[in-house]
Amino acid sequence: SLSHAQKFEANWESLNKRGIPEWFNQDKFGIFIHWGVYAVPAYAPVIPNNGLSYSEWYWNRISYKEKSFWEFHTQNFGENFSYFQFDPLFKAELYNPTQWAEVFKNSGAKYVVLTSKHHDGYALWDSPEADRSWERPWNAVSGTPKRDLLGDLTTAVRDAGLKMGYYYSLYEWYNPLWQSDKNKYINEHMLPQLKDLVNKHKPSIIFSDGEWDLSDTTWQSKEFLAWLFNDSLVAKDVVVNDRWGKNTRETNHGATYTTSEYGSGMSADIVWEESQGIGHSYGYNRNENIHDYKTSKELLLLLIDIVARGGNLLLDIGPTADGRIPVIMQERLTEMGEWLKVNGEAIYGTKAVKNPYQWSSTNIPKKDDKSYMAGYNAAKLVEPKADVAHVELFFTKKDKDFYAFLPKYQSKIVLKNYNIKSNTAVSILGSSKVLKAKNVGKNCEVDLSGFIPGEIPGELLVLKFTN
Ligand code: FUL
Repeated sequence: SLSHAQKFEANWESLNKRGIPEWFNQDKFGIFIHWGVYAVPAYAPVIPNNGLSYSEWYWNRISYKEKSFWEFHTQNFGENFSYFQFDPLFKAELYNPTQWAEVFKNSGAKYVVLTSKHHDGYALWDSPEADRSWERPWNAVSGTPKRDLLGDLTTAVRDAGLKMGYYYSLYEWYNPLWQSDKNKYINEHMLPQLKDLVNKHKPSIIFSDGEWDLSDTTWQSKEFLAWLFNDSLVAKDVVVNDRWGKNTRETNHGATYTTSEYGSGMSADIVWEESQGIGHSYGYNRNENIHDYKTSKELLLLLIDIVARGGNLLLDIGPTADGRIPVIMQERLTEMGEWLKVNGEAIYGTKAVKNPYQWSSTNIPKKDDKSYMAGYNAAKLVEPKADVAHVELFFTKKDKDFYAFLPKYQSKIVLKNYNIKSNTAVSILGSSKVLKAKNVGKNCEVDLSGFIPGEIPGELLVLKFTN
């Protein structure tokens, strides 16, 4: 929990005493946006669970002539075409931040995290440091869009009642200062730029990244965070992730939340957030097709699986260079929102239920729970990747109420080693019908038979046990 009275010092012991503002744990679902000049080529090979699938790494990949990127680049643009030449094509001419915010709101997400600046150094807001240090227009206001893409989205998102945060890459692959003098880069470019972002746009989240080459001491991360938590305009409410130096990931619980990326997330004991795209890339990848995208049901199962283990999902979308959210992505988000309108009470503000395998249902083949839940009680990555489609039931709780998610309709479920009380009512969210439930020995059996078509609200049912 958050301590307001305290002043924090620039060391982790002190910083960790701050805790993480409670809203982050309650909100559960955010939208990540990777948008920048890389949306022009919008290309990567499609290789599931492999960083080569990230289209936002295009500049880096062509710099060392990575085979698939280099072939694509030379065939379509020629070998002398530089990344800077994509800039005039990043126009955002159809950009409508109000429409974006409406899509986010309707998805049921509670917060948004936009790339303020990715590893290519291009800033989406009016950043004087970007232009100065690149010696060319290298932000969205001085550059081609001639518009504060970040500021305009921030306003629209907040007007829609959602929280706004920013991804910020500490390092920049080819920034001349970064390449010649790391400390000069940090002091004259990075730190003033990040503070400018905080002062101008007051983020609710800072998703730091690109930290891995240097330690938190060299980045001056602890000093920055002490300033952020003590003296900045967002000192009370801001939430930060764990990427502040090569030594900081998955540690420092208290001040920072743990990030997993195209992974399975973490255990329930720490604050964590998994991020991934609908397909295999964060930035828009035109090379992906329908089967590379998760269905809405798969995305909801991903969210449920994560929330049932106490985490948040930051689901990424990649807008196009002309400023649109691809319609298929809009559809996915909208369908998630329709389900959340009915079932959101089992997601928002809930807590993980420990040891869920004391319960199991009938009819669906059993998942090997050892591999799935390995590390459940430790602050470790859950490996291997959970195959959520085959898990029988997921659980969350809120106060005295308890929720069970059914990935697949079953006529009867058995909760092992769980007895309802005489006054417990069992229902399906979205339906007024009270279900028949009874204790049979140590177990509880719930009867889901006898529904007529249209009576239950669809796939992915949620049972509510009201105590
Ligand atoms: C990574 C970056 O390198 C990826 O491009 C992406 O931004 C992801 C969220 O973080 O470390």
